[in-house]
Amino acid sequence: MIQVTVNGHPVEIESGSTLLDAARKAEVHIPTLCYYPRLPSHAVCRMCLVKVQGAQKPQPACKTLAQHGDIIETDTSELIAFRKADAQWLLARHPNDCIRCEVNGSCQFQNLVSEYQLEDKWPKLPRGSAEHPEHRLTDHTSPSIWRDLSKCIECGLCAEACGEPGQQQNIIGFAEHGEGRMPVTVFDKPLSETKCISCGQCTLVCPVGALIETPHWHEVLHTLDAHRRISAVQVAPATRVAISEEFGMKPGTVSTGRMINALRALGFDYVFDTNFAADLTIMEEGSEFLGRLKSQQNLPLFTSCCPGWVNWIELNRPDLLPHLSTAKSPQQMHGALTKRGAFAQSLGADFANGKNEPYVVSVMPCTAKKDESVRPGVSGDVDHVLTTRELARMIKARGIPFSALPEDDEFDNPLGESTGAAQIFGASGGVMEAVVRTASHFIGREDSLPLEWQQLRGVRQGIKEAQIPGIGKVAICNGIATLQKMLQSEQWREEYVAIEVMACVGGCLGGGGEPKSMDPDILHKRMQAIYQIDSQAPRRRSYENRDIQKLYATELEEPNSERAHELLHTAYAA
Ligand code: HC0
Ligand code: SF4
Repeated sequence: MIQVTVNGHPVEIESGSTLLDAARKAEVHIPTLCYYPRLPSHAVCRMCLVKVQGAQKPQPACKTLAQHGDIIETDTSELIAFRKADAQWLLARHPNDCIRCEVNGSCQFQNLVSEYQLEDKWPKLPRGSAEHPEHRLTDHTSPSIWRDLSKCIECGLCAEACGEPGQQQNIIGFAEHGEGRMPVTVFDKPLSETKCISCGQCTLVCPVGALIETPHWHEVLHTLDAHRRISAVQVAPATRVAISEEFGMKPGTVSTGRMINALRALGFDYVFDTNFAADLTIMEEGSEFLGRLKSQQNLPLFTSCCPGWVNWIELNRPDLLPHLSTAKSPQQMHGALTKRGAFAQSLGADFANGKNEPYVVSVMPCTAKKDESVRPGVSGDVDHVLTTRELARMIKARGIPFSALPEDDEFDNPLGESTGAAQIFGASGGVMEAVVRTASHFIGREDSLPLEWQQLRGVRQGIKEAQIPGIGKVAICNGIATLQKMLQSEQWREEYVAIEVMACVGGCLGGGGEPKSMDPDILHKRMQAIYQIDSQAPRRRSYENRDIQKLYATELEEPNSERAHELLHTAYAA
């Protein structure tokens, strides 16, 4: 440990930490625009300059390593003048439409303008057209991601999140250097014509509103207010462990009940749990897997619930599609059951004439789930998809006091019961652990095999693997970059019987629709919350879900039956 003094306050920090880490430890706010904890710091925005005693010039706190005994100041009049001048220049290049902007209230640049009381006094320097008429400024072609480069402040984070060292997709990058550089696609194509996988990591790191999730929340509020249809909402496992952050609560706070309460206050008639369908996925995908093991066909099996990964394989390696499970994701399974299963019948839905079909919304930590909901073959199961961030915006817009809501509400049934196995879907490694829990029952090894597979857990990037007696060796690709690395050799074909792939590091809890966070440990905190819910669940294996058992007894007969295939499986586009 080393000691640093920040604005007169001594703090202890680990050696190897930056001056920004020291300031955060001292709870001293330093503005940043181009800093994101899991990406390298380039100090291009210059907002975090600090005065280090003995140094000739101000130093960027985000990339200057702290030395034992450093004495720093963060708010001298000289530093404030630097920040104001740089921010003033950015303001001259930024549109004035904050009131209508989707990130109004959570924009780091807006915060800075407010903090330093900047006036919009310089002549406006419009982006794009005058300087680079060839650049496309707005792009609403993707079902998941909207771009508005007139708001870009050139921090560079999106290009790093999308390329090196992030997702390794390189869909957006910088075309020019110096003034006027903008994150554009190759040949300036609209996103829908690129190999963008819709993971949304670029939206997570964007400090302004230049990259956002395609917004659905306005239409959802409008539909709820009109109240012409019975409405049902389903909530993904990773949302309940992250939404609390949007309301200033401690990271890792579980808000399942508060979320249910808030969704009822927004006007949803039924609040269901995506976890119900995650248990169902295990029954379908688990049976499919055991069938493939028996026939030795199309092994290893790839999990199919992450739509960013499904996009990737379709766009880049269609030759591998036979390995993908045909099971729809829990989001789509849940939507299909809500719209066309016994629940819809109980509402009087007239399937032949398309009448009285419930309006179905999902709340997901993922931007690619929007894209998934309009995929050929599954579109129509879910009407609108909200990210965790969008739900928070809706709750704020309607003045619902989220933190004060009681944490005791429960999901509606019959599409609301779930087990701990379903909850861990939200963490990298969780789908595989859930498969193993139920598969070990099907192969008669439930008593001899452990319930928890620690080797498959954790947020560390790379491949996690475990040898499962009676089944074989399974692998987890934590992030799409890890998958790409794995495919560089052919070893995976012989080595594994099943591979879970999640496009975002950490799994859904690190999804592109989750709250933006500057906490370097955020993935770990959300993950701990997920495993805490699992460890406290009365049932922890998917086959133990009583409503799933009833569903097979009354409607689906057995896993992989004809009716199950009609509602719960899909095909992929080569
Ligand atoms: Fe996930 Fe899911 S676990 S993909 O990460 O399988 O988005 O949270 O909802 O569908 O259940 C995301 C999260 C889900 C689905 C589930 C799966
Ligand atoms: Fe890149 Fe993902 Fe953003 Fe697409 S959504 S541009 S793949 S980071």
